[in-house]
Amino acid sequence: MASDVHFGDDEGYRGLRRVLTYGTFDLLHYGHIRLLRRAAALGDYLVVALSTDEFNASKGKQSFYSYGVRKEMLEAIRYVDLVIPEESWEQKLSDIEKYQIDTVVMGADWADSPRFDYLRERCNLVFLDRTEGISTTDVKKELKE
Ligand code: C2G
Repeated sequence: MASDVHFGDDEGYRGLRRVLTYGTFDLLHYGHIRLLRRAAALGDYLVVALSTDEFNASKGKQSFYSYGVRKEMLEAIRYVDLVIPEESWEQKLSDIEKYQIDTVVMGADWADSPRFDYLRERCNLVFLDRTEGISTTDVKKELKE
């Protein structure tokens, strides 16, 4: 799959409703798959901005799988059309412009926060509820026990 697609250069991309979401997607599980399925259903083309190992390190987080492996798994999912790197908090507006995004999807953990309100001037902002009972943290904890 092409890693650097320039929308607008290609007739085929015109008219597609494009959705963008962010995350680490470590130890991929059904909570992630359901989020991706629901995000994809909001449009015709789903872009996933995948947190890089360096960006996670800057947040004090370390994933089990490397960026390359996480990307490979996401690219194998039928709901995902393109995976791009998430390298900073500030890239969202440029992602929206570069990939001509109509809708940004965030996890509902952010729903009460005004943090992403500035995006509403450029696109739709949708918060999707998490799937109950599953998280990467829980899986790691249970495997240790
Ligand atoms: N998710 C979910 N249900 C779960 C676990 C995760 O719907 N049980 C969703 C999260 O809400 C997020 C996506 O799956 O939208 C990816 O999860 P993480 O990699 O844990 O996301 P995180 O690194 O916390 O960043 O909302 C966007 C955030 O930036 C996500």
